[in-house]
Amino acid sequence: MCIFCKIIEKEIPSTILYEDDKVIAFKDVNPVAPVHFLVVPKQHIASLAEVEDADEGILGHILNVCSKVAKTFPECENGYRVINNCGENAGQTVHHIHFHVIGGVNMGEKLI
Ligand code: DGP
Repeated sequence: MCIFCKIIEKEIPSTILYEDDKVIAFKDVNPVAPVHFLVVPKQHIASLAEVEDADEGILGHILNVCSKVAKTFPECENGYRVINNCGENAGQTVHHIHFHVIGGVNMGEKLI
């Protein structure tokens, strides 16, 4: 079982910010900003490159949850960034699709 499936199954503890039957949002263990959480579908999809047409619904739900959870952080009032690392060149280390939500810092115009 992959590390995020273990978090979903509560075999590994995490700071859960939101959960429903389809997704979970929890704090990133190595935050790069004052706000840094991950939104992860409970269905194991390895990466964005693996999604199929049938996954459109869950992808929309993930972005909705990114927005919902970001709203709970005053630090995100002036904006935040949503990132998906897909594959080796993007530096994806956990092969269960996830979206980073990063806020509480002015990232300016930088792409990364
Ligand atoms: P990436 O695959 O590069 O998009 O990043 C994976 C992220 O997952 C990384 O920022 C650290 C986070 N992470 C890895 N293992 C754990 C864990 O066991 N718990 C939590 N909360 N986050 C984790």
